[in-house]
Amino acid sequence: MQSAPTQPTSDTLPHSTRSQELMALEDQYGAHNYHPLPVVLSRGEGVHLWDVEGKHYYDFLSAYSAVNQGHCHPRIIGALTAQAQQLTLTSRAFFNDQLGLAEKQLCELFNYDKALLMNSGAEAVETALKLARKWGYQEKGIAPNQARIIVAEHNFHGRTTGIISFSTDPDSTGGFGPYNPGYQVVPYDDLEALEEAVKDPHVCGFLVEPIQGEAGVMVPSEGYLARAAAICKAHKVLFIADEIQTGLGRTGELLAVCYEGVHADILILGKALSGGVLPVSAVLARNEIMLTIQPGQHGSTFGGNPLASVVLRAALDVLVDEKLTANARVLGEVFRERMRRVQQQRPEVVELVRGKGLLNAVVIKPHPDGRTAWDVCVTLMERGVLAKPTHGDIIRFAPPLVITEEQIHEVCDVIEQVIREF
Ligand code: IF1
Repeated sequence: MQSAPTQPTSDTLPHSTRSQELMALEDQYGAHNYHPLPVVLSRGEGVHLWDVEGKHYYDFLSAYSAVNQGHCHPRIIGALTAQAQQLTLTSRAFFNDQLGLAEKQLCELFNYDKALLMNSGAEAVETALKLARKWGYQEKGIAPNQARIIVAEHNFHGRTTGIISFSTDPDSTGGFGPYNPGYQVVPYDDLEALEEAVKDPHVCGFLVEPIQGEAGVMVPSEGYLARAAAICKAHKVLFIADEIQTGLGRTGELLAVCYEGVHADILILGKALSGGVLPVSAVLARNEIMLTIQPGQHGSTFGGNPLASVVLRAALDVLVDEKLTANARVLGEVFRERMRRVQQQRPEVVELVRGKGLLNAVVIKPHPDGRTAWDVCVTLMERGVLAKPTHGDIIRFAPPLVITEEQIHEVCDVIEQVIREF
C-alpha cells in the first residue's frame, strides 16, 4: 500500500511558497515601516544576490550604497571572522588595539586631524550637528543655545527625531513632532539663498549632501559645492558634507566633494565604510572642531569597537586596492550612455537620466494606464535585476562598484527590454 504522504513541512512545501511564508512572517511579526519588493533574499556575493528559491539577481541598489565593495567581500569577511574570535567590544571605558589604527587610516585617507567613530549614519549626523554647535559656541562666540544650522530643502540625513526636525519630507516628519529648533532650510543648489542665510551671526554650520540621494539623485550645478564652501568660509560657517551615500567611491571620486576640490570642515561617512557587513560610521574634522568635545560629552556603547574598526580598515583597503572609485567613474559613463539611448528610443517613458559614477537615476513618466516606476521595478525583479523606486517616478540604479563592464551591459539590456515593453 502506498504510504500516506507525510504532512508537508516548511522545508518540503513547494519552494514557491517558501518566500511567501517568510514574507508572511514579517507581515505578522514585523513593523510595517517598509514596503519591500516581493523578493526574499538569502545569499549575496559581489554584485550577485539569490532568493530563497535560488533565483539569481543583479543587485542595483547595493543596500542604498552600503555594499560598494560587493556582497560578502572575502577580505572584509575574513577580517570580520578573525577579529570576531578575538575581541568584539570593550566599550570606550578602555582602549582597544584596533581603534587607533582605524582612526589613523581614516585621517590619512581623507586628510583630517581626527575621527570619531559611531555606528549608524544618523548617529554620525547627530554627532556632526553637536560638534558644529559646540564649535559655534566655543570658537565663533555664538550666545548659548542660539546656534543655528542651515540645511537644504529635500534633504535626507536620517530618521532620528533630531534629524527629521529639519526634513522637508512629510513622510519623514509627519506625526513625529514636536521638532528641534535651530535649523533653517534653504533651496538646494541655490547659492544666493545660502549667502543670505549665512549672514545670520548665529549660524554655525551648513549641512548638505553633495548629491541628494533620496530626493532622487539630484546633482547640483557645476561649481555649487565649491562656491557654497567658499561662502561658508567667508562667513565663518562650517561646511558639513554628508557623504554617507555619495562617499567611498560611489560617484566616481573618493568623495563627491572631490569633483570640486572641496575639503569639508566636517566630513560624515557611513554605509560602505563597513562594506555592508555591520554598522559603522565616522565623523572627521580638524582639531579646532573635534576637540570642542571633551571626555564625557559624547559617546556610544558600540562606537569605535574593535570589530567595527577592523572591518572598516578592510573595507577601505578593498576600496583603494581594487580601484573601485575609478571603476565607478568609467562604468557610470557606460551606464548613463546606455540609458540615454533608451531615453531616445522611448522618450514617452523615460523622462531623464542623471547621476555621477555609479549613483544614477532614471525618471519614468507615469503610464496612461497608471503604471509607475514601481511596476518597472517589479518587472525588472522578475527579469533578475533589483532596483527600487523613490518618490514614485524615480528609479535609482546603484550597483556595487565591483561590477564589470560586461555585467553593466547585461543589465542594461534587461532595463532596455523592460522599458521597451512598458
Ligand atoms: C531608510 C533613504 C537612502 C543617507 C544619508 C544619512 C543617512 C542616510 C545621505 C542615515 C541613509 C538610507 C536610510 C534607509 C534608506 C536609505 C536612503 F532612502 F532613506 F534616503 F539611501 F537614500 N545620510 N539612507 O542616505 O544613515 O542611519 O540609515 O545608517 O531609512 O529607509 P543610517
